Amino acid sequence: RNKQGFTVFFTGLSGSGKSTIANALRVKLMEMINRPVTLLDGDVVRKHLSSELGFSREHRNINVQRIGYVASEITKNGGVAICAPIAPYARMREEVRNMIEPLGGFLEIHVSTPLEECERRDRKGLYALARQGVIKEFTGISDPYEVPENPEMDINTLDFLPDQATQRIVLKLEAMGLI
Ligand code: GGZ
Repeated sequence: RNKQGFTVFFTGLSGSGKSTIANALRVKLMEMINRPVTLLDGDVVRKHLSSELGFSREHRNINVQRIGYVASEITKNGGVAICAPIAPYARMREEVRNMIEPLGGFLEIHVSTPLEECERRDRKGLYALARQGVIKEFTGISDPYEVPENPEMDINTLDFLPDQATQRIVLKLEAMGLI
């Protein structure tokens, strides 16, 4: 294997489509390249790696830092990590980038589906609960999301289907010489 490892780091609101695109990308990469691909999805990580954490700024940052650390180890060892947390704080996203960039490729992708659309879809019913105040500190409703200023890519799911989004990412990875 001669290519360096890399991390694709998705960030965006709950229900923006991060998991869907991350999964489609994982499937696509696994059929394209003969390298291990590890998906670190927000809710899966919270179950297995961050089960004691809540949604305060401090806890979200610890959660995102753990995801970044695992991704950095994978990247260092020549693997491919796909991360899909909300990661609402710019400073922590920057820390993750700084941790991984010296070790391999890093691609930050803002899944920028507007809040109104995420809330309209409300796939898990969480926005309704957040509006009712049943869920506190809900990103976009009662908690901040700091919009990425210089992501490598921006994907609004109003403009792209999952397969189209995946194709754009694959082209970008090829252009960056990572696959
Ligand atoms: C945001 C919440 C919250 C609050 C529970 N705010 O769409 P989901 O359901 O499946 O994914 C969301 C997930 C967010 O966890 P992350 O680890 O990605 O967040 S962070 O990066 O900020 O640590 C959502 C659900 O957990 N969820 N409560 N208050 N999302």
